[in-house]
Amino acid sequence: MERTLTILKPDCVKKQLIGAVINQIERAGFRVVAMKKTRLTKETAGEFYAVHRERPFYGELVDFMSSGPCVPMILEKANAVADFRTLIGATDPAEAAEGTVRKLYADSKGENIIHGSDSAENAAVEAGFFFAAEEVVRSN
Ligand code: IDP
Ligand code: MG
Repeated sequence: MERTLTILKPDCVKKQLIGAVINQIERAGFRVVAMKKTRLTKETAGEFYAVHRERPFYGELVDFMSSGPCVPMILEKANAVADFRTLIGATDPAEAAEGTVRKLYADSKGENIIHGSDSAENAAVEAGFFFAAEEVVRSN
């Protein structure tokens, strides 16, 4: 079993797609082991995406991620990190494969509905960013 961290981004919540996307995630075999609705501040969004600090889109990304509520989740599945990246599709929805979450729902490379960790190591760090140990409960 492996874990990954996802965030249903503010555009996903605004478009009332929380249920549709979680349905797609569960149907792909992922189990939700932690979930909450929260809102990042500019400071916490900036910290979460600190690795992108020098990129030209960083300011836009921080503004977007703090623009409204989001839904972070920890997901569990064999090969969770790579399988989840496949499920959500390429960063830019225009390049995402048919049937992927971003291809189905995202408007742009910036507002692209959903986050997925890029490694098991980063997933653990990102999970700790949102969840305390007692909020993480193995499914079955
Ligand atoms: P990922 O979310 O597919 O892992 P990253 O390259 O890690 O993509 O970028 C993090 C987030 O930053 C993206 O999901 C997207 O919201 C935003 N982003 C990335 N590249 C661009 C860009 O060229 N313009 C605007 N926003 C971008
Ligand atoms: Mg990334």
